[in-house]
Amino acid sequence: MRTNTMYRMWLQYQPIQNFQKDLLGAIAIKNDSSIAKSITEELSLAWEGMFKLQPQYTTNDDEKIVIGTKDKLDRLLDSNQKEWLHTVSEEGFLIVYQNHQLVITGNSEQALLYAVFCLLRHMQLGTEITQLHITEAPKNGLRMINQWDNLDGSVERGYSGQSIFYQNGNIVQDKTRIKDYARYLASIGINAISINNVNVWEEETYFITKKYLPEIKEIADIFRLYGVTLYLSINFASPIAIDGLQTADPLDPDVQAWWKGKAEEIYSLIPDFGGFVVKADSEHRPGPFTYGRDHADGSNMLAEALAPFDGKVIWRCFVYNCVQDWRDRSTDRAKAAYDHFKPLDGNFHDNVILQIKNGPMDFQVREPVSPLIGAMEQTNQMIEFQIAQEYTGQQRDLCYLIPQWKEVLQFDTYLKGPGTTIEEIVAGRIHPYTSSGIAAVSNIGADENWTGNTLAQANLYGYGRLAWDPALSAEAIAKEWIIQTFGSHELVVESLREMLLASWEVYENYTAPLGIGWMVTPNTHYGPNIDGYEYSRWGTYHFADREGIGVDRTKETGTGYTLQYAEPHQSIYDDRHACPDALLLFFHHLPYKYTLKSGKTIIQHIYDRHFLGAEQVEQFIAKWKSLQEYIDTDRHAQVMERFEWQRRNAREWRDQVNSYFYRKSGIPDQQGRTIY
Ligand code: GCV
Repeated sequence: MRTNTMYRMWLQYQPIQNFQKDLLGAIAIKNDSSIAKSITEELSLAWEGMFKLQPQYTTNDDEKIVIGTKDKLDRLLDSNQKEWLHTVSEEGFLIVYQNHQLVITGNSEQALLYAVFCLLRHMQLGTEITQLHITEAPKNGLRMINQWDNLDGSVERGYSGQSIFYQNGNIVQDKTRIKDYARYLASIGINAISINNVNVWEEETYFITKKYLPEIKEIADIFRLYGVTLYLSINFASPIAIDGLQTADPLDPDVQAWWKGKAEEIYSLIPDFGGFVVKADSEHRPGPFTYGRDHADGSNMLAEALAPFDGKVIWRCFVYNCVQDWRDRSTDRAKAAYDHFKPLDGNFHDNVILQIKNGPMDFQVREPVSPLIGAMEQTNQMIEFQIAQEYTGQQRDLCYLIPQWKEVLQFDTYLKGPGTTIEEIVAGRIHPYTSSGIAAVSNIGADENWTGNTLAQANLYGYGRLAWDPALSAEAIAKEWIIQTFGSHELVVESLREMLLASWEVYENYTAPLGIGWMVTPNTHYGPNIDGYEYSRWGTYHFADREGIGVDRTKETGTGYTLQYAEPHQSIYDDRHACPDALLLFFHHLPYKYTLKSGKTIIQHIYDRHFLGAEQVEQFIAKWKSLQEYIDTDRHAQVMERFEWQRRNAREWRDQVNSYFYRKSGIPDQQGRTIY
């Protein structure tokens, strides 16, 4: 185990004073499987760090700390506790201090693992152990991480160095880091991972062959120790690429037989393999369209192959025309996912789950919520977030994304009347989904601190915590993360909390305004380029001219995208006076002199926010500097370096955006500030 603070993320296990001494005796652990071994390993690590001692493990029910699945602790549990455990999922657990004993139990060994990490979190947070009475079960069934890692060691949209899974065309030999990653994921409740990029390139296509499966099995074995199920992204055209079949047509019997054989081969090595993640007919990846088939045909064929083994097909809905003519104003990328998938509702097998990005475009700093989520009542769905900050500062700029995700999860779709929130939909509580949940694109890499910017660890941490319990507030998550990561000095906690919570809005302030999105440097997606995508094929336009800016997506005069929402959203988004300011230019093309609800004109809002955003970054820097004496030198300097980047980025955005719109509109800033 590496000992430096950057590497240890939120599992620092710093020394704890004032801990109740009698709890530091032997620990009873009643289970003895491989997950139980992970539990004792973690406890030993934690005890070493926190108390400088190694616990003894026994199976004696009388120890001060007793850990065991409910069947092993029957004698210690009362009827209410048993009843409660009976009502929750396999992952539910209970931690209670009773009769001078800390009893940790759950419905499965995986639940025990979560319980122990929960206990360690509380210990790090300084909770009084004798006060503990915790009953928890995750709200979402699937809590998944998607790696976009490639075999050559690169990570698509990775901002934290190379892959921890692959190096120079090989799977890494030393898998210690993968094991540590599994620990971190389990500590925040993640229970599934896909380990390769959804863009499955030539060599990665062979992951499902004997060339790579034995090593992939080794990775699955590691994740299994931490209750994390392994998935692979696959190439839909694999039968052609791997075995020279003439077609990958999902209705072709040879193709179907090929996938069935593949499934058998995979499961013979990895009996609890999760299944396939599929990006098909999206951004030039092969799919069923080539054969005149639809997404249901394609995913069902794979689902049939996996069904005998309880495997799942996670089929992505990021499907749109990526060779659009910018002159064509009738095609609207925002409409694409809904148009493609909604008509297929009811056609998908039970072990297919549609994975839908949180917004209709692509992880912009501000987008409306995807209208496809919840719109299919008879098709399993899960939401996809991006922890990697592709469009939100790339782990150079600080951008704590939990408030954004909270906003999405709390969005009330009204699809079945009030209360039909995204949170309830993806938890499978609205429609009769048989599987559902949350997935997110990881932000980790081989950098010593895992996430490029040490402060970006908060997004990974927060993602897991939120997927487990969406009711947690962004603020509570921030606070937990700060204390575990940096300790509980009040100034540190307060300053960092303020910075994290402000950072999404700050990022929005100095980048693309009022929900319009994009305006980024093409390909890299870091830094401003206002017209970078304006005349491109990607369907991401702002339509700024000398009069105004924005995309008209209304039903009367625009693309009609608003029709994909239930009321009252349709009417709200259609009406420029009702539409929230933050999304105004996503839905409307408006003159620069149009007055927002804030009372400012659009142009003045652009100027003000851009000056403000850059100024707020200066305040972040000042705050961070003031924490120098309370944070170890390595982490302080590392984050400082990132802030310098952010400062340059914010200035560049400010000056380019302001100058662009000043030159387009000819309208001066009311405050006469410098615009170029
Ligand atoms: C993995 C965006 C990203 C791509 C990514 C794609 C996707 O377009 O820029 O890098 O590809 O989304 O989600 O499939």
